[in-house]
Parts: sequence; structure tokens; C-alpha cells
Amino acid sequence: MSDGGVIGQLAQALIGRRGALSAWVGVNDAIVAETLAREDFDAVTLDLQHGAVDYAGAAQAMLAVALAGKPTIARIPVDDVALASRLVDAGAAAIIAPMIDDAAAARRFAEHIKFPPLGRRSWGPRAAQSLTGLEGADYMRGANAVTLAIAMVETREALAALDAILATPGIDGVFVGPNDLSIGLSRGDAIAPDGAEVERALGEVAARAAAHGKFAGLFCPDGRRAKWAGERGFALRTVSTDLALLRAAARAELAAAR
Ligand code: 3PY
Ligand code: MG
Repeated sequence: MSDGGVIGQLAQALIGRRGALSAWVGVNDAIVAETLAREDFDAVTLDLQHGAVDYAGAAQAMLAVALAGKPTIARIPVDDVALASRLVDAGAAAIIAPMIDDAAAARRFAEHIKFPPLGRRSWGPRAAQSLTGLEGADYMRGANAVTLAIAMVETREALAALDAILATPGIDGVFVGPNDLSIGLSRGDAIAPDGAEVERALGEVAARAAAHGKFAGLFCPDGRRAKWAGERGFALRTVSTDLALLRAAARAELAAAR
């Protein structure tokens, strides 16, 4: 029986609590995703919410990332569960769904990632079968354990419903968006992703996720924050973004040149 191939690596890292550091890609080009996958990241996250990545670009990027031996995570636009289901067919190891505010939204999302009895994912795992090393009924029976549904916690409402979201069948973990969370907590007064209010909330999210036996993740703008988050129990940490890395390298090299 396959261990889930390149897709299964992510569940092993996150559910096994070893944790995973993921690159973050918003450029709609498989070469960018593959280039980062060939660095020492455990996974690559494609951003279809705020990034320029679309379905066709993601489908190609996931194969390029898999060639580098890494799993892909995809963040979908708000409420786009139809796209979530296409992305898991195309080989995503996990889907991150933004702005999940209550158990009903969490359930609706998870249902499209998981086959019965956990959900009602529709059959058609085009690339996912070869990337897991599972075929037909074996894939159907094995997919729920290795194809992860991750709900974003990034509003006041989500914090209030945290236990209900974490208890939702099919939800494997939660992922905090600290920018939106800071906007929500300050009622639109500030963007302070590393402010005191967000920090308090992060402690709560890590503790509640652990109590439910699920993993927590955090969007981190740099490696230092990712290390900090790892020490506070966040298993999934995304590190910087493709464009931020490009900008920082350009600035550093130009400063050295002048
Ligand atoms: C946030 O910080 O709100 C995010 O969604 C990170 O991309
Ligand atoms: Mg957000």
C-alpha cells in the first residue's frame, strides 16, 4: 500500500507534528514554483486568492513541484469550494480556505475535499492518483487521510467559533492570516500582524488546535517569524513570498553594487 507519495509527505509532516516550512507563490508560472521547491522547503503554497495564480497555472506548477519531490498546498479564493475540488483532483496535497467564520462554512469546505463518509467529494482525481501512487478504489479509500482541508482563522467571528471549526469533521487544521486578523480585531483601525492582540490570539489558536488533536499554521513574512511560530506550536509555517524574496534580493544586490 502506498504511503501517499509526494502528496502523503505533507500529512506525515503536519499530522505527525514534525511540521513543515512552505514557500509562498503568487506568480502564475510553474518555473517560479519549481525553483522554490528545489530549495529546502517542505512544500510550496500557491496563492489563488490574492496571487496571480489561476487553475491552469496551478495544475502545471503542482506537477513541476512534484518533480522536485515536494507537495503543493493551494489557497483558494473566498467560498470557492468548486475550485478546491478541482485543485485536489489536479494534485494539491492541501487546500487552505480563507475567511472561514463558522462551523457551517468549515463543513461546506471540508465536504468538497473528503470522500464519503467524511464528505461528498466528487470523483475525478486526474493527477492526484499518480501523485499518491494510489489508483481507483485504493485512492478513494486513502485520499481522505492525505488530502488536507485547512480552514483560515482570520476574523473575530472565526476566533469566537474556533472550537466549532476545529471540531468540524474533515477539517485537519487551521491557518491564521495575521493581517486580516489584525484588521478584524482592531475593527478596521490597523494592520498589525505582529501586534499584541494577534499574539494573544495566536496563543489561543495553537492551544485550542492541540486540544482538538489538529494542527495550526501561520502565514509568516520571514524566516525569523517562522522560527518564532514553530517554537509556539505552529506546525505549518509559510516563509516570505516569491515577490518579497525577489524584492529583497534585488535591493541587497543593488545596495552592494552602489
Ligand atoms: C492574512 O494575513 O490575512 C493572510 O491571509 C496571509 O496571506
Ligand atoms: Mg487573509
